Amino acid sequence: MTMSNLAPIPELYVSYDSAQKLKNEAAELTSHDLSPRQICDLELLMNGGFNPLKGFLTEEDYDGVVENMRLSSGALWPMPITLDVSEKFAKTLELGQDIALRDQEGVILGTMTVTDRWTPDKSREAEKVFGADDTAHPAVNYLHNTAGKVYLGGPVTGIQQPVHYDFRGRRDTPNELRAHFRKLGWRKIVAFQTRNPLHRAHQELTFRAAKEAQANLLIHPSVGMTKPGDVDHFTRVRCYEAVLDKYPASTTTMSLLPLAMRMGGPREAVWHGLIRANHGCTHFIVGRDHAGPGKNSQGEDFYGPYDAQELFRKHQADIGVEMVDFKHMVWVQERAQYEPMDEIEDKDKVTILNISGTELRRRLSEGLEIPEWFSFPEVVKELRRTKPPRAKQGFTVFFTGFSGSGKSTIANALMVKLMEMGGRPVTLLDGDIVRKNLSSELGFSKEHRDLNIRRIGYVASEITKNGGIAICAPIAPYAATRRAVREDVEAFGAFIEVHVATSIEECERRDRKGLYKLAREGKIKEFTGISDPYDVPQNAELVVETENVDVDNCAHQVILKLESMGLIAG
Ligand code: PPS
Repeated sequence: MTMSNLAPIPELYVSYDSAQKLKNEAAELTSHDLSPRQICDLELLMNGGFNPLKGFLTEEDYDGVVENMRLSSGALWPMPITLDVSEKFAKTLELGQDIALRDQEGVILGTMTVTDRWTPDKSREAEKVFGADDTAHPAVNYLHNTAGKVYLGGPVTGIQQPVHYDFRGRRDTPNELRAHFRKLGWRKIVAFQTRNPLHRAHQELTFRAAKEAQANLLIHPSVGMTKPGDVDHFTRVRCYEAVLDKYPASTTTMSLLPLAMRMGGPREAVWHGLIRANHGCTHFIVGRDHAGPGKNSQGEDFYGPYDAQELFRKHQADIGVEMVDFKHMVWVQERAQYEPMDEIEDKDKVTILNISGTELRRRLSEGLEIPEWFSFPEVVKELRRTKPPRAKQGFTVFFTGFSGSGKSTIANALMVKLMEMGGRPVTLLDGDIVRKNLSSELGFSKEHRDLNIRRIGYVASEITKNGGIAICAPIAPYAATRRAVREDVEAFGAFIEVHVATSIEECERRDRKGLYKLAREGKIKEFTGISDPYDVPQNAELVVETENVDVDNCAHQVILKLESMGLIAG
């Protein structure tokens, strides 16, 4: 038997003494501030997780990787690991120059000699690597909307690992894991990649995979960046720790992988395999729809359910780990056990149970029962702690409409009704209140209005995150800004946009503050609806008419909407 999976692999770090020296010298260099994704990539480049890469891809390597998953050396590598930067920054550099790579607090993690600089064809990259130039794919969206226009390539010299303050004892470099396996005498190790909490089916499946391969098991979750909307890694790791106790003693271990996933399906599976080989594993579990990105903009799956297994099988020898294919495990009620779906011979005579991810999320958000056959009570408890039912989560009601449309009045009535119900703190961020307390220096230019609304959105998202109710009532005339606020809030809870649709004629007729008159006379400039634009909401959760409807009724319509969304108990 070869021991190669346990021998140390090359890292890009210099010695401790050289690092101290290099760090001082690097302080003089032009710096690039790494994005969160680049920090993840750099960590795995430096610690050997991305071996044989010695730095961010050069143009030649990039072309090979994009076109046929090969580096110019001929080695298999399916995923472009590129240093994307802005055009402006790229222009300031000379080829051959060293740059310092800094984390978000300014700590220098390494340096790179810039040997290559080019403007990639991102649509080609999307088509070839991810299978479609469709921004419904999170990595394609990232490529077009987050990544810089220019790529830099060149060898990296490692100075220090990115600092992590969480779960430090659970984080291992490839060489640390190899040493750990050596110490325990583990020869065969099957790795399980995951970005989701583990439930009983996963536990059963991983245990069977290990038995089948006569190997020990490594639970190896990605805790870098995963799919937007996933359960955060803090919660997941607490769940994994609970599940670890369910395996027979000393067969299984867990380590956290700082990988920024791309959700690239088949190519991603091959990449995951190479990374696990670097971490000393001999086997790798590939399931149905491995690293799947969900639906494309036509509502169809990006990849076939077994495309990843197929591509992996084809390249298995090059990857250097053996695939254990994931069986779809289901609960057979009569036998009270999990069985692989395709091995059940009496399918028509037994009751087969399964809960999908979507169904699980629904049950959690509505506080419904999650049966013990599906998950471990410790895991469910942890998930419920992080995601209480919707009626206990924070949310934001965002009124928008012309000056004098009745936003503030309805918002006030709504606040009182919610306070009468009790349970959650309610904060009113009315246009006038905000302009007094948060935005007193701002005027009414587009730039200032946007800044004002983004501030409201930031405060509302913090309130929502902390389980409160935020009621906002600014004019918020620009659709793009309202959408940005929606995204900020929806990271933590529901966002209910309410268009107070009083017509401009009616607002002007009421003219409660006398402002319309002044606007008509030109004494107030840039007045919304008179001399400044208002984008009528196209996708508001609720539209309220105020002509011929009293305030109490308008506020009640909002309450009914909140009830129908499960945000307040009926
Ligand atoms: S925005 O566009 O959302 O930032 O506006 P907002 O913070 O809600 O402030 C609107 C209130 O400011 C008064 N006001 C004006 N509104 C619109 N355009 C101009 N030029 C303007 N100048 C002053 C007006 O009283 C608005 O109050 P509401 O409560 O909406 O009637």
